[in-house]
This record gives sequence, structure tokens and C-alpha cells, in this order.
Amino acid sequence: MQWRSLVLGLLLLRLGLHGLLWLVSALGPGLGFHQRFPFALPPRGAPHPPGRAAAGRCGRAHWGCLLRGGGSARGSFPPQLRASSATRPAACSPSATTTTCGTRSAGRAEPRACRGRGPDRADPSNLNINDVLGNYSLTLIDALDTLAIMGNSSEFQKAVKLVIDTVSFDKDSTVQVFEATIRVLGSLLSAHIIITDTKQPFGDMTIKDYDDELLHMARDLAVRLLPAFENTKTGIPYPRVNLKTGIPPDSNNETCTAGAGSLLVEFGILSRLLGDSTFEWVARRAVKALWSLRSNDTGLLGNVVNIQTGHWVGKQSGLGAGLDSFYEYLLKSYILFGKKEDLEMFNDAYRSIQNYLRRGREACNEGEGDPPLYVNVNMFSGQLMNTWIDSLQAFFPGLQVLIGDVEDAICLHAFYYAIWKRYGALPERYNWQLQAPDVLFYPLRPELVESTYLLYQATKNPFYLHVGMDILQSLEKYTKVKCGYATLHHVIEKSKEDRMESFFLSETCKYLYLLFDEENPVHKSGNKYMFTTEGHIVSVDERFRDSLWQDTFPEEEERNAEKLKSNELKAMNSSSNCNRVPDERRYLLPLKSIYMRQIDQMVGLI
Ligand code: DMJ
Repeated sequence: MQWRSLVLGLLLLRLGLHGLLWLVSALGPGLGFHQRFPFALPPRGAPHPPGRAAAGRCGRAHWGCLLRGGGSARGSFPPQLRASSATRPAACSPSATTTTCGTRSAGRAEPRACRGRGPDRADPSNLNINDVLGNYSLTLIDALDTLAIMGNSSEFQKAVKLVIDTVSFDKDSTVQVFEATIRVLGSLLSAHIIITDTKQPFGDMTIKDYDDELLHMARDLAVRLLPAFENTKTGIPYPRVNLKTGIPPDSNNETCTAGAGSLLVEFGILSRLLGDSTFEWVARRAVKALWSLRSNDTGLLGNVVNIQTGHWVGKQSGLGAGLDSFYEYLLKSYILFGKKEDLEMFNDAYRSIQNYLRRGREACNEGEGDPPLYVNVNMFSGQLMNTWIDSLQAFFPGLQVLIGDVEDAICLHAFYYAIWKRYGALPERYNWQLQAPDVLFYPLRPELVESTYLLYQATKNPFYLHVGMDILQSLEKYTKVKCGYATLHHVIEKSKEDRMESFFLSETCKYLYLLFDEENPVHKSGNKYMFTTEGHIVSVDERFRDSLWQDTFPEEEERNAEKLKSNELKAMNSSSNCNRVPDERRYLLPLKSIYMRQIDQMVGLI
């Protein structure tokens, strides 16, 4: 520990003036730009003029560029620092990851007590715990591909064998379909893809006598989740299933949009690996059902829906909890499977987001008014519903990078980073009107790190390495405990809860590691990877693109075909960016101007 502090101290000194400025800014006002926010923001009903609604910047060229490392600027982040232990949280080292996870139980979900944690059997209504902890070694499974990305084959192989030998899904556990899918199914599929990759870019990650066990486990789990898609009048799945008995008798008919509509990536990969359309079909049907329920006026979706009646129980539309990964998976499904309808839906959703959720000035980097912010509105009227944003929304700049809307991404990221700098963490909810947290905990979420990493890949601007370093140092300072990293219970007092969410290892650590690991195989051209919403890498691969079957959604198919046709016409007649040929230079253009003007101004670095 002493040695570590010494090295950190010396390296920090080497940052010289730059480092000093950073420290000063960390103590400074940081959020000054918030003060210019009006008390009540006017709704942003009118469509954006050309140049604003940027869905058309999307396209394969953009994410392809990103996945290979699109930017070119290099600069003032000391290379020796990047490669040093100072850029690795101790718990993110390969050996510590397996030590942390390598137990037969649920993993070291209690990092202070140094023990795993399972479901709360005494209180089945404790959804906070039971939705994710299915008594199936969640943390161990969720961390598998992180080990591979770190290049430690022996630890990866050990962990995979442990999963194969000890994990069973034949459990009397009621779990959330979404959490089980993104954390467990997604990780099993990712590890299977890594093991069976003929090129083995991460080193030798093969498993002796491997007989597709992880794929079989993935199928077993998915089959146990399938009852969620039965007996639902809309096709939108039940939120929870019991892995042994199916839908619990007292089941809730209400689900959030993200939970029901972000299953397609994992279910689609599984279907395509198995040659069995069932999984993709049910997941796609759910997306289409939700999509058909969007408001005719705004094009927005709400955050909670009744799966039997199709009525919106939660009419709040926003980018955070309840909706976040729904948007993400429309685009990522397109990237992976190449179905145009997914991109069309994403483009429409992005346009509505720009029209109704985005407030503040038109351009991030110039003009009058407040900096842009995405707020929560009523899905039908577009009227502001509250004055908070949540920390989950911080994923959005990363998604904007994927579609090439880098300028807006830089701007929004800077907003979240300013909040991080104030508290050394992101409060779960931040009230932009009061300029204070509304909900005070920070469960080690990855979203800001994820966007930081993706922005660095797109721009190669060293600013993002500094951001990563800053985040890492806060994590070390405020959350590190004996056997891992702990949830911050109160971002101001810095009190802790003995809980380490599995996404800390699958996402937060992974993105931080990759941010500083320039030479990682993930960044080499020739290997194209996409991250699932839980941060699991899956290869963007021809074999996932083949149309192995014809989807038949009789009435919806017709309705959508009509809708898509009319949208296409509208788009052709409009002057929006949507039909522009993707321009890879967009990645490079914002660098000089935005870095100098916007980021410095907003985050208050200088
Ligand atoms: C992760 O489990 C996933 O990223 C999910 O989509 C929402 N966010 C959590 C971590 O914050």
C-alpha cells in the first residue's frame, strides 16, 4: 500500500503544471455552468433544424472506425504513466479479479466482509438483491471476458472451468429476465466466443476438451427465461421468472422498457450460434411491441408498461433508468445483425430524443444559452416531468460516439464529468435545478467510464486519459476496501455499503483497463468487437449477419413496413443529416475546437 502510494505520488508530480491545474480544478467550482440554467426550461417541441438531429451520422463506417480506433491525436498524457500500475485499480488486476470472484458462492459481492452473497430468501420482495443475485455465481460469470481482455489465460481458464464445474441454473431463484440476460447470458456467450475464436487474439484462451459447455449453459439459462415471453398479450415479457418454476403466481404485469426491450443482442447471438430462431424471435417481438406503443405525437416511449394491456404505467421518457439500454440495443442490434429496421427505429428514436429531451443551446460549442442537457419529459406532451438526471444517462455520450455525433457526446460527457469532479463519484440522481444530488448513492456504475473510453477511442484526445485517471483515483480513495471496492452509500459523506455489483468487474474495470491499454487486441484493426450493455465483448462477425430465417410478425410486419416507407420518404425530403453519407472526418473535426473551448469552459479546467 505504501509502495503504491509512493509510486502514485511520484507519477502525479510528473504531471507537473497539468496535474496541478487538475487538482485546483477539482477543488474549484466545477459546475459553474449549471448556474446559468433557467429555473424552468421551455419544452423543446419543434424539430431541430438541419445539423442538429444527427441520426444520419450513423453508419457502419462510424462504428467501424471507432472499433478500430478512429482518432489520431496523441499527446500530453505521460506514456510511462499509462503503462504503469497507477492506471490499474488493484482489484482490476487479473489475479485479484479471480481472487475476488473465485468462490463457489455468488462471488465477493460483500467486499468488506470478504464473502459472497446470494438471494435474500427471507424476504422475496427484496428485489434490489433478488433481481440480480440468483445464487448462480453472478460475479464470477460476469467477470469472465474481463480476464481474457487482460490477457491472463491461466486465470481465464481457471474461471471458466470453475463456472463449468460448479454453476447450475436449476435454482429456485426468481430473477429479473433483463439482469440475468445481460449479466449472465451475455457473459457466457462472450466467453464462448473468445474460447472458440480460431485467431485467439488475447493469448491462448482455449479450454482443453472444451465441448461448447458455456453455450449449452447459455441455452439452458435462456430456456428457463422463456416462460417470461409466454401468456403475455402484447408479447412484452414478464419482468421476472423463477428459474425452476417459471412465472411466479404473484407476478407483476408491469415492466420497464429497457428491461423488456434490451434482450435482442444476447438472444439474437444465442439463436444464431444455435441455429434456433426461438430466442431472437421472442426478443424481437418484444422490441416491436414496445415500439408500436410509442406516442404518435412525440415518437417517445414511456418507462413502465403493462405487458397485458399495453398501457403506459410510467409516462416518463428520458435517457436513464427504464429506457437507457432500449435505445442502445436498437443500434447495437443493427451493428451486429445488420437488419435495417433496427437502424430505422434507432434513427427515429434518436430524432425524438433530440426534439423533445434535449434542452439548452443548439450547438454544444457555440451560440447563446445554456449547455445542452437531456431531461425527463412526459412521453405524450414533451413537458418537463422533473428536474433530475440519473447517473445511468452517462452512457449516452458513448452511444453518440457510436453514431458519430461526437460533438454532442463531448459536451454531455463534460457535464457528467463536472458532477464527478464535485463528488468524486456520480450520485444516482442529480438535480440540475437545485445543483445538488437527489439520490446519494454510487454503486460503482460504469457509465461515465464507458463514455470516457469510447470518446478516447474516437478522438484519441489525452483529455480522456486524464478523466480516466481522475475517476480511478477517486475509486481508489473512496471505495476501496479489503476484498474489492464498495458501493458509496452517500457521495458527500463517503460512507460505504458492503456491496460490489458485478458490473464493477465486467464494465467499470474493463473500460478503465482498456482506456489505458492502447495495444490491447480489442483495439487492433482486424478484430472488430462490440460491447454489450453489460460491457461484454462480442465479435462483429459475418456469421451473426446471415439471415438464417424469415421473421414473421404478420400484422406488425405490415404496419412497420408502411411506417418505414413513409419515414424513408420523409427523410429523403428533409434536410436532416439522416441521409448523409457518413463522414469519418467527423471524428477528427471536433478535437481542436471543442477540446480547447468547450471542455475547458465547462469542466473549468483552466
Ligand atoms: C449495467 O448492468 C448495464 O450497463 C445496464 O444496461 C444498466 N446499467 C448497469 C450498470 O450501471
